[in-house]
Amino acid sequence: MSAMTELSGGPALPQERRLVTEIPGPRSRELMARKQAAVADGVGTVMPVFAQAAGGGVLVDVDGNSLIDFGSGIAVTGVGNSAEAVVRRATEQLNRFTHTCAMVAPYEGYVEVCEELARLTPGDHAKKSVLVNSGAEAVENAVKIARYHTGRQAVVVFEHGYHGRTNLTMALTAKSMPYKHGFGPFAPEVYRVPMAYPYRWLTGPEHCAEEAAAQVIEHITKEVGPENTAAILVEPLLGEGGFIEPARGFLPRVARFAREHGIVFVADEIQSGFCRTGQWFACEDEGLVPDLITTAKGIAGGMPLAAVTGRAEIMDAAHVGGLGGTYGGNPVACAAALGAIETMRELDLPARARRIGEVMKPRLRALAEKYPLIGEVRGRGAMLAVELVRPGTTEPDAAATAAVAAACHNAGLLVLTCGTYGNVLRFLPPLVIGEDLLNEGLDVLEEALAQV
Ligand code: PLZ
Repeated sequence: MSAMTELSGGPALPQERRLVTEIPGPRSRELMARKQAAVADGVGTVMPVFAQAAGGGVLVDVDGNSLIDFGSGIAVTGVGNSAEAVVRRATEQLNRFTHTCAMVAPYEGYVEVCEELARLTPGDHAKKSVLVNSGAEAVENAVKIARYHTGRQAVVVFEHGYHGRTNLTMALTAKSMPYKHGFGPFAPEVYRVPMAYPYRWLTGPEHCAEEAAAQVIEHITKEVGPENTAAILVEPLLGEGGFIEPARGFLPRVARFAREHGIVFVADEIQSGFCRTGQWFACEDEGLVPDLITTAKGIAGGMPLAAVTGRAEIMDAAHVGGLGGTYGGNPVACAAALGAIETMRELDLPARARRIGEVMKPRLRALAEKYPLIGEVRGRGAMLAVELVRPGTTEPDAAATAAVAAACHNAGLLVLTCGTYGNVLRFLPPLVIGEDLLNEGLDVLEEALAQV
């Protein structure tokens, strides 16, 4: 067992890849049949195995297969799937009370999480927060707050952006299938502008930041009107859209334009936040200080919690009673968040994420040398990806991407795909994964690439 599991305090699961049946095994197939009968077909499955236990860098299925986890439940379990401090604090809270409703009778945990968010997020201005249940709900609230504060309606979002599945956040999300297809009509006053996507910038990556920023500014100036624009909403390192790192210099230019026009600059750090990229928040990389920041996923070690944090004068704009929800900032989720944040500090998870990047990136680059199917290696820390293309072109190869992912799954490595063109393999290991497992996962990936 690796020392890392002991550090993370997760369940004492052997940190190993172990296949004892084919994937999926008989017990998973049985459960899948029940799922098909009882669960709506719209709820998809990345890997058809049912979970039994998870911790450190592995997920054990109901047939006893132990899989290497390169997904963290979509960037959630950075601290592990049952980090000691998360379990301890959430259990204590469960034994005290499960719920009072923060709007009815508040409790200390809610306030403490907001105090931590004020300390941890970029900028030393006065900050306040509101807690909600999901990433999409956080984004919805950021838009509500920005509109109220500015008295304006338009929201500017980007090509390849992803912000959720509720009605407003579907409108904010770029990709139609599977997120929006058939679910319209969508919320109005949403305007989409180009993203500085270096790999696919037509005049070349060296022109990307400047040209994309000029196009964004032109579009807002001419077609939306800065005086009508409440918010510019962007993921500082794009998630579902393909782990795109906006060309350096692009976001600072856009943020400056926002500041000059009184537009609220909102960083959606729901996927990139909480140590994932090797910093507490991805926007620190270019010294960005957003007016508002949305967080979720990694914040609470797997419990559902999300937040909007930002400049006190903006956060305070809405009238009393204007923000809330029955479960927002649930006490058990808050206790879990405090345990997760304690774990991130104690284990210095930003450093662990950087280390994961140092181990993985050179190996992914070596794979890119060997396999021309890999068009680009990108990402930071433990938020890494390869974009797959027809060799010698930049034409996306979604079929090969699905085939490589399937080969990984069959060999006991849980990987996820993403991207507007469905041609990106993304790697989001738990930040507490052991280095031997990390390397073994990369071996499996290499075999999968060789097969495809
Ligand atoms: N903003 C940047 O990454 C969630 C979505 C998976 P919720 N990403 C995973 C899926 O297919 O539904 C996400 C995100 C960014 C917002 C969200 C939305 O967060 O907690 O899923 O609502």
